Amino acid sequence: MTRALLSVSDKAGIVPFATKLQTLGFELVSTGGTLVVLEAAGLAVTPVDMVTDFPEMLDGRVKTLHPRIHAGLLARRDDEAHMATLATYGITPIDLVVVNLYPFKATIQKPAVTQADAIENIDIGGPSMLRSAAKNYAGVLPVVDPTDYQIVLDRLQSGTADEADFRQAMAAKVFRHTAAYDALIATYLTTEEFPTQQTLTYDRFDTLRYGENAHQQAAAYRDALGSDYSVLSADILHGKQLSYNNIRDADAALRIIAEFAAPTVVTVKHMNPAGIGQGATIEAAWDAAFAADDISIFGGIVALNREVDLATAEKMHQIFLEIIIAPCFTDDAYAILAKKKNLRLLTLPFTTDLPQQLETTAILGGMVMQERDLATETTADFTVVSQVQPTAAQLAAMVFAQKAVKHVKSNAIVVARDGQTLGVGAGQPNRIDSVKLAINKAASKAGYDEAVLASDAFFPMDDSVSYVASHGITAIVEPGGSIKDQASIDKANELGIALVFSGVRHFKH
Ligand code: 93A
Repeated sequence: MTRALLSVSDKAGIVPFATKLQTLGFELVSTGGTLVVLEAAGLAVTPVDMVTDFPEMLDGRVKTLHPRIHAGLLARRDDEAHMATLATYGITPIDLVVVNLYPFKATIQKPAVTQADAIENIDIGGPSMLRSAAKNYAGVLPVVDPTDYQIVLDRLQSGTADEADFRQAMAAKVFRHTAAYDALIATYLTTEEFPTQQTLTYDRFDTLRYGENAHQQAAAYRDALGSDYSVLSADILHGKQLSYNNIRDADAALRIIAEFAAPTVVTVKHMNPAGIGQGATIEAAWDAAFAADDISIFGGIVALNREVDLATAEKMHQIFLEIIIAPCFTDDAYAILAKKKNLRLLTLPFTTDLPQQLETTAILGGMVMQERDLATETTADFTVVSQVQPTAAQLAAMVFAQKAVKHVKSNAIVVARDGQTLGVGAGQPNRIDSVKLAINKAASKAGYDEAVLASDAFFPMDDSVSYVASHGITAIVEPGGSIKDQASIDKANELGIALVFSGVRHFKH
């Protein structure tokens, strides 16, 4: 007779599974709650305390933590001495272990969870059984995932449950599962920001067709504790699977749009904003974002922070776009946009409230972690360092441009008026080249005469100020902090332009 031990928190599917196991000749052994469910279904079950000859005790904290269980799981089946020891102590080997754990994650995600409740939901006996069975997978089959019940039955019926590859895969799944389970507990209890070990857990969201390029394999993983405001939480209403680059670009778009409470449209290419536009309506915001850069938007990602209406949809429909992400679409807007087979339409509730959270970047042989750049400057943070004072309109444009420049790859320069970027200079290894790119883009646009220029980091010399002034821009905002600040201030005074220090650097590498 083969013995199966069943001890599950999630009772879904356990009755039909156990019924089949019994039909296949397994003796069923169970812990209290599981036993009640199985007996209610008319199955014959041996209570675990009859196996251990010990009562379940300490409010169930000790149920299966017993040599009669763990020796039955850990004895090497092909080791005569091990099997003789089991016989000496009258211990029956356990061949199949079906365990899923106390719902720790669901418990800590409850809004009003207490620490005591969380701790009571740390499963000790379940992971112990799973790990014993998984260590001894040559002789014991561990089953941790209810979606595997059918596969296990199929294999038992067809006589393929003993195949080494299958058993190893089931064991590996157990160790991943218990490692992830413990990682969540560690994260929950850890109070340091940068502890000696990072126990991050991610669940596979999707395998992707390829990575950044066609020759790179790739997958997307979602934080085990999730986040509501994430491209991985968006509803995909229409279109094919997101690609690796789509996911990253959409992520960039979501970060940028979260800066702006007024009706705003952001277009993104290669993780930089191509254009950001605002208006009284979302249609006006689209017009402003489109006019900000009507070339780069081709094949771009668009994020909007209001419902997409028909008028806006009709305009977007004219252009080749990869993704549109918005809180919602009106039915007629959706109908127009869904005509394009490959255009992805995503919905995600809008927020301006990004939580502070650590972000990781891979390096060779490791990673670096840092907090999100959630700093947002207002005019109260600004110091006017030039003789010329900025106008109210220029100050408003500076606040807007600061929010934009923060999301541009360094060296980052943004030329903007209040509510519209006019030129973005991204990713140049020297600042003056980014200045030239941004001004070159902006120079021919309506509103250029009111534009300001924002820089993500200080000007190392006065050449940028000269260049900016000679191209008709009369106000600059930059963090300040260079040993050559005075040269830039003198140049601004000489050329009669307003220079404002924001005090905050926004590098983005
Ligand atoms: O409290 S425990 O850490 N101590 C144990 O000895 C033990 N044995 C099984 N948790 C234990 N379990 C867990 O009980 C299993 O992992 C499963 O989640 C749950 C099933 O209990 P019941 O059958 O009483 O509903």
